[in-house]
Amino acid sequence: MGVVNVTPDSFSDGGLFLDRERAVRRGLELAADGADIIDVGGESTRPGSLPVPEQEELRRVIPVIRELRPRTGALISVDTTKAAVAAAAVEAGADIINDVSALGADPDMAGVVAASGAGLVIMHMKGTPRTMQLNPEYEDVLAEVRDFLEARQEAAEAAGVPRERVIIDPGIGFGKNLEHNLSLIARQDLFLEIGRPLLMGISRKSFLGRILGLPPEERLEGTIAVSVLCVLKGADILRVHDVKQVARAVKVAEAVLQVGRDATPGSRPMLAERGTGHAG
Ligand code: PMM
Repeated sequence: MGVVNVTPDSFSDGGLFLDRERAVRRGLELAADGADIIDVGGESTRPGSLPVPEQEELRRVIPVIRELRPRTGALISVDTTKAAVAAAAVEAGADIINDVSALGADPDMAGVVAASGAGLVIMHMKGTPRTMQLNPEYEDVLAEVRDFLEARQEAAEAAGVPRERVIIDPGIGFGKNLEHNLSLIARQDLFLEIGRPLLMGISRKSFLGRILGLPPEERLEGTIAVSVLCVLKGADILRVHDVKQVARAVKVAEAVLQVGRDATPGSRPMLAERGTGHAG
């Protein structure tokens, strides 16, 4: 999953148009680099960030999705917590709703996803983007995140979203300190037991900055290292900015793992063989 952030610096129409053009070009580039999913987002969820008004978010993401749709065979996901944005995105051609609030932010979201037939990413977050990194505390981070994902997937099912359409995500960096993030990455196997495809969003995140002492633009090697570890541990989808580099690393890792699997009857099948329904 390649990341396309449509968060314009300029709010003038000219600036917005340029940002749109750039976002579409970036999406197509990510698909050419090997992304199976293009994740389009118009609201930053970085620690400390504030919500974006609905009209503004619609203005940012919908034209980009509409323009990308006929130009790529990749799945398109929309990174939003708002039901109205999700509905408009599906109408414009999106296949997956990536809701970092796991249906918790907007009471209409579950109904929109259920009616749309789209896939749904359910992510764990403690608090809100504005407050989540202040001092996250858990008694048992692994159990808490796992129980949350299981409960939200059941809630989605009760609201009419079949489990075959759900993807789960422990939400690296969303209300977690360094130790929490590393535990979640190290024990991804616990989330696989839920029986749904596992998405990991590790790209350029601050836990890498904490380990390496480097800014986001210097975190590619760290992102690749963790991406390969995620694949080794069974993750199905990696949400990354640097698709070309990560896809190459993952291809090599997969080749080695495939040989291991061939020699181990009964080992875990690949995503394509398990079938993820609409969500791909
Ligand atoms: N991370 C960000 C935004 N959206 N969605 C999912 N499902 N998982 C994530 O880990 C995730 C996300 C923040 O990253 P960015 O600001 O670098 O895009």
